[in-house]
Parts: sequence; structure tokens; C-alpha cells
Amino acid sequence: MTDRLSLTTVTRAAPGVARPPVDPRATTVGLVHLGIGAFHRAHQAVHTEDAMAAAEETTWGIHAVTQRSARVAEQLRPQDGLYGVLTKGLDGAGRPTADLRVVGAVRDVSFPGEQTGEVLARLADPSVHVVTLTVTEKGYRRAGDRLDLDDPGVRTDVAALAGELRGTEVDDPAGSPIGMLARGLARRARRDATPITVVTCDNIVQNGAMLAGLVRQLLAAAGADDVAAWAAEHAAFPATMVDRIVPATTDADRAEATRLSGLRDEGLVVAEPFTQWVIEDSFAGPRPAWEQAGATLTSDVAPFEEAKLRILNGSHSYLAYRGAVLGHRTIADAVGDHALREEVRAFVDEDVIPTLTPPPGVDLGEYRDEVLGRFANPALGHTTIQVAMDGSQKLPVRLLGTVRDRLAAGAVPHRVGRAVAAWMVFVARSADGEAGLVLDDPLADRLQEAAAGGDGLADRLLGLTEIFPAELAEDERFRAVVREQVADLT
Ligand code: CS2
Repeated sequence: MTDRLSLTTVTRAAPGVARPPVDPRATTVGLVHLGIGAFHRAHQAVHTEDAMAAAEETTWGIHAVTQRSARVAEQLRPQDGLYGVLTKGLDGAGRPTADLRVVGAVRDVSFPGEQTGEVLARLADPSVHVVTLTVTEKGYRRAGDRLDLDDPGVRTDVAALAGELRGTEVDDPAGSPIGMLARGLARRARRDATPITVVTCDNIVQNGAMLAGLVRQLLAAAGADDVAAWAAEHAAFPATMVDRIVPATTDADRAEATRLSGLRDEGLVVAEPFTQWVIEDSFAGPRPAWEQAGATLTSDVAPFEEAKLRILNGSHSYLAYRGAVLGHRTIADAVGDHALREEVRAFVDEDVIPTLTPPPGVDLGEYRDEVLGRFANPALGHTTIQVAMDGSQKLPVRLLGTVRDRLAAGAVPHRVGRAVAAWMVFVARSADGEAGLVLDDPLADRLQEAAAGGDGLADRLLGLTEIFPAELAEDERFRAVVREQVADLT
């Protein structure tokens, strides 16, 4: 039987497989990550390990926390936290390449169901200086721009925090990532531990300020004014832009990694060669030397973030909805469909780029081409259905800012209106039960209800105030475009 990857077996990995550049046994925890999924393992954990290697530090090991389930803990614990990143690209001649490296930066994995106390203790630990998060758009539990105080998980955390403020520590399972964070900050404040920086790595506009606001709202709901005062002085929430395409790992990927290394790896993740991280340089205390590991530290993340969310993620969603309805299984197939690719290109050129300020040193036309080139990577097997997930959460971030800015500039947003319409048609077809079109969305019930009923699809979906702010839903130019594009696409 093939041995499983671990600290003991990694030394037997086939030559050609890169081993952790920093000894995991010598690495101590200095960072807590909330929401360990594939993306964290392929992005921040890699940058952090490389930063430790570059700066010759061993104090930035990661204590990672799953969102809810124990699955990632079960994958990584028997492997002493080790896992592989299988990078799939193409060589100069267009042949597929696959490189495998083993990452050792994750030193501990907990899941909230049973180990909330452990995580809270870590968040209060003075040797922890940074918290990173990848909890996806819906993980923030927002209703509009505010924390959803009616969310059952959030209520659990407000109650636990209020209980703790009255006396002894409450280790009840965290109901939400924001709750975990706020409860950890409360313990840290009580200990008056060292300052802490919270780095959100999700695809959300002005993500740092957004998260700071949610934490403040949760603290206020629990009556934790002294904690809020402590956090205002000792916690920082920088904005970030993160970028790396990380599709879901398949059995074929695991088999390929085993062929390369000779070891079985249940925690394997797959990624494209490209990776980028832009971080606002406003930390409350020490941080890994990420700038020595490919990250850009800057005073202004906004132009990078807007260009990425509107060009990359906007096109990704467009290709996913339109592509899935056209029967394209992967993003590479969708972007390989000439007519669809030209549509997406026109969307970027005519509606998105005019709303953007180019980040320093970036040509947005070149950036668009680079992004479409990355999507075309056939080795990734990134499915349209995976990117189509959670559209109700993604649309406002990826498309509606562009709509708003185009309308404000007096333009009729035909191209971005078509992207919104592509989502509507996808919702309607999946609500109809069309084979292969899965509607995986926290608002699935509401969407299904709104999609039923034939004519008037555009108007019914535009009526969902959780997604479309009134200023857009009531704009006659926008409504007309969306109606017209839905008609054209059906
Ligand atoms: C994708 C992103 O699943 C999705 O919605 O658009 O996860 C995308 O792959 C990343 O943001 C790339 O950085």
C-alpha cells in the first residue's frame, strides 16, 4: 500500500517534489487562519511558508480552523498538517506541466464544532500576531451591508460573548467566523495581549473595512463596548486583493500527485501557476515578510481590488453562467467558445474598463488578455458549475458596481446587463431542473420561487432586494437592458 504523506514519510517523496523550505517541526504558530479550504492552502499558506524561508523565520506557523465540518482536519491531521500543491500549467509548446510541492506551514487544524475553546485561546495568545480569513462571501453573514443579527450562528455567538462578559469563559461552539473572531478578540482584550492584525482574503469590495464593521456590530450587539474600544486601538483590518485559480481537487488529481511523489495525500490542492496578493500595509504588529515572497504591500489596494473583482471575477461569473447554459463543463471550454469569448471581451472593454483606475504599472487591456489566457488553461478542469455557485453573493461584488458606475456616467450598460441576464437565465434553467445546472446558493429557495412563472423573469429577479439595491432595481435604463438581454438569451 502507498504510504500516506506525513512528517515521517515526506523524506521519502520522490526527487523532483519540493519539500517544505522551513522545517515544520521547528515552526511555531504565529498566525490563525479562519476557513481553511483549498484556496488558503494554495495561496496564503504558500506565501507564508515562502516568507518564513526568505526571512529565515520560524514563528509564522498557521493554526487553521475549518468553517464548519471536520473534513479538512481529518485530511490534514494524520498528515501532520502537510499537504501538496499540484501546480498545473502549460509549457512553451502548449504541453501540460505539473509541479508538486509539499507545504508544511499549517501546524494545527481545528474545527469549530469541538474545538472552539482551543481556537479562542489561540486568538488570545500573545505570540499570535495575525489572523487571516477565507470564509467565502456568504461566510460573513451579511444582510445588505450589515451583519445579519438574525442569522442563527451569529445569535449563538452574540449570546456566548454576552455570557462570557458576565463571568467565566464560554467555549460553546462558534456559530459563525465573525463570531469566532469577535469572541477571540474579546479574550485577547481581557488578557490585554499584543496587538493583532486581521487580514480578510475574500473577494469582497473594501474587504478590510467591511470586516471591521461586522466585528464592531457583533461586539455592540453583545454589549462588549470595552472590547470594541480595545480593538479600535489594538486591531487592524487591512484591505487585500487575492488571486489564484484553485479548482476543486479531483480523484484524478490525487492519483497524479501520488504518481509524482509516491505518497498518498488526502489534503492535496490544485492550482494554476499564477498567484498574486496585494495587501494594505497597515498592520497593528509584526507580520510575515510576505513582501519577500511575492506579495505587494501598498498604501492603496483599491485599484488592484476593483480591477481584479470587476475584470477577473466578473468575467469568470459571466463565463460560468453563460457557459453552463451553453453546455460547457469547464471555464476553459467556455472561454474557448469563440463567440462567448468575444462577448466577454466586449463586456470588459466597453463596460468594465471605463469604470476603473489602472493600478500603478498595470495596463488594463493587457491584464484582460492575461486573465482570459489564464481561464483557457485546460489542465485545471475548473468547472463552470463551481464558479456559478453563490451567485446571489457574488453578483453585487462582481457586476453591480460596474452597472452603478456606468449608469452614473450616463451610459446604457448593455454589456454588463447581458452578464446579469446570463445569471438570470442560468437561475431559471436550473430552477427548471435542467440536467447539470445545479443551483447552489444560500438564497436558492427565494431564487427558485422568483424564477418560476414564465414571462417577467427579469423583473421578478430584480425585485430581490438582497441582491439588487433599489437605486439599480428602479433604474429604468438598467431594467430595460436586463429585460432585453434576458429575452435575447432565452
Ligand atoms: C472564482 C474565484 O469561484 C469563483 O467564483 O471566480 O474563486 C476565482 O477563481 C478566484 O477569485 C481567482 O483568484
